[in-house]
Amino acid sequence: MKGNIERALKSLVGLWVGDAYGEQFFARPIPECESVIPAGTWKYTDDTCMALSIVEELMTSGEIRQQSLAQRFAERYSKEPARGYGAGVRTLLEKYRDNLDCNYEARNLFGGGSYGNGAAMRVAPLGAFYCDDIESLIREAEKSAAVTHAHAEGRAGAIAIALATGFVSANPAISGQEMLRKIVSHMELSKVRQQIEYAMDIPAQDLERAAMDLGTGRKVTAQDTVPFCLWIVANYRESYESALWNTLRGGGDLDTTCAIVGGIVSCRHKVPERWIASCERLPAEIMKYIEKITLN
Ligand code: RVK
Ligand code: MG
Repeated sequence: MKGNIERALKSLVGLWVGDAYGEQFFARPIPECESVIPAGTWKYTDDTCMALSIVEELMTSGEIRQQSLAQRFAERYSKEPARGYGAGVRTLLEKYRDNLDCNYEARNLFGGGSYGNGAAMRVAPLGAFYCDDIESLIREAEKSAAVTHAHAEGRAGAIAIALATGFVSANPAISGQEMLRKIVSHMELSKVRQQIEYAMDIPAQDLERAAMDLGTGRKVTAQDTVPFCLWIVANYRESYESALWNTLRGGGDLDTTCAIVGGIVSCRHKVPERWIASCERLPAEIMKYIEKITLN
């Protein structure tokens, strides 16, 4: 296999824990510091479900076969439809249950494809998997996105997050500015790219301005989610906990912003055991790989 499954699983752990952590704060106030975490079990959402399907597809085929990925998405959705899926993607997944052509259906959603943040929220493990091969990374990220998010902005969001994860996974010491510069240099023109360029000029620690000017996913689109997440990764570098807690401070689409940031930052920092233990377990068949590869 060309890619690196161990790196993909490390990213998946960060995404899963980030998703479940972020989801907790729709119903409770944000704590005063990163060391205070919610009691009880943190349930994961659609972000993790869809990322699991991508990881399975990579483990099985070593690449993204789009119709097969569509089937995996649909199968998980059928078993657990109440994981908080986006409205548009739900209608697609109903069709994919009957194995309708994903490229055709995704292009016609919203009359030109979805630019929701859903392709970006699930792609980080793919970026880690292809961290040594940027050409494959971009091609496969775009293929994974197009299964549900055919709009150019939806695809651009996924490519940007996959690139970030690939760069951090290959070189955990990469500076924030260097990471942003490299992402932009591999992207075609889009609103997502334009906003990442804008993010490069927002000073570190000016979180309020970053949240305001870039957006934190309140519109649930790639354009208003991805640039802020990348700004966080670029500027909050001390630990996984600090990156995630500062993501919360931006407000917005918390499960998804935390899933995106978590999936990148876990390629650089360890995810605390206490945080992992707070999460609802993943399915046993994937947990056994995670325990073997990343937790020992
Ligand atoms: C609920 C107009 C468009 C559009 C277009 C808007 C879950 C729609 C996850 C749509 C994530 C929404 C999130 C989300 C992931 C997209 N024209 N409006 N061309 N394209 N939208 O349905 O997987 O939380 O309002 O494709 O991207 O945790 O409903 O789903 O936060 O963006 O949803 O896009 O959503 P979808 P998704
Ligand atoms: Mg979600």
